[in-house]
Amino acid sequence: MGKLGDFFAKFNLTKISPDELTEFRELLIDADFGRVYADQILEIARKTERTDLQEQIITSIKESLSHAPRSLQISSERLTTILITGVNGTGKTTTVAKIANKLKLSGKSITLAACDTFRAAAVDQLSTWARRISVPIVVGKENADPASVAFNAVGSAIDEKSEVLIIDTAGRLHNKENLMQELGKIERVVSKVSPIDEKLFILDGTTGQNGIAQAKVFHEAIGITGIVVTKLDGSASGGIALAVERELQVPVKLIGFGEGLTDLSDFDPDSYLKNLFT
Ligand SMILES: Nc1nc2c(ncn2[C@@H]2O[C@H](COP(=O)(O)OP(=O)(O)OP(=O)(O)O)[C@@H](O)[C@H]2O)c(=O)[nH]1
Ligand SMILES: [Mg+2]
Repeated sequence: MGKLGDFFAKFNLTKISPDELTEFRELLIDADFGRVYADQILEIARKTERTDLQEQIITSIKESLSHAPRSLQISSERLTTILITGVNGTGKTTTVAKIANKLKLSGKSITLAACDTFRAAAVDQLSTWARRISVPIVVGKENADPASVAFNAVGSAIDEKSEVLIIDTAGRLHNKENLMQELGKIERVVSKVSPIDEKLFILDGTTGQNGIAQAKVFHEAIGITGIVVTKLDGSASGGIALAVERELQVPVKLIGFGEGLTDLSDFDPDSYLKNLFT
């Protein structure tokens, strides 16, 4: 993440040269801002005195972000339900465990729902996490209707007086329409009993601009309320979190940076931008 910072550090003249602009554009694209966003940022660089450049760019990126609340919306009066979505392998199940662990440590009682019934191993994976965190989990048989598992889970969460229900879902089905229909059905069945407070899209930070296209598909189909960007410890370039938020105008709420339970943190644009640009 240091390359953009190094770029600014070497300035000593007052006017940024065309060569430097080209270099800056390449760095932004390497950092996964995407071409359109990179060009918008470049426009600011063209117009601004070097001494103010870093600050101006950071300010303009912040202005382009979502204004919706960044914290998970947790009700203090009734069951809160969090639906976890995304394509396969992005880190959904791991993120379910991380969020459950975080909320449990903050004193909340949690129930997990293993609604990825597409693969037997998916249920085992979440069950293992549930045991490690010591939280109850509702599972169904392999190939059971995910919506029926979700329905049982919301009933169980209410009976057990859980405060938060986190629903894991499949990322891969026979086709996209199938997946969206299934998510829609889970949502309908659960909402009849208790509202869904968060629909989080899990974005693998290493998938680049393609991840943004996936996020758009999910947002159009089910209206996501927040984004979690995972794998920021790997080859991910940090611009992706800012680019997806700008594109969808849906807040990045959390970031994942490892396979462990505690490798999750709130997304704070100020410190994130500072890291990226200095
Ligand atoms: N380095 C790193 N690895 C992660 C992170 N989050 C998840 N992983 C790993 O990515 C792989 C896939 O994670 P899962 O949580 O199983 O992903 P999923 O979206 O549930 O996958 P499917 O259920 O197959 O769709 C696992 O090996 C995780 O340990 C992260 O933030 N950083
Ligand atoms: Mg999974």
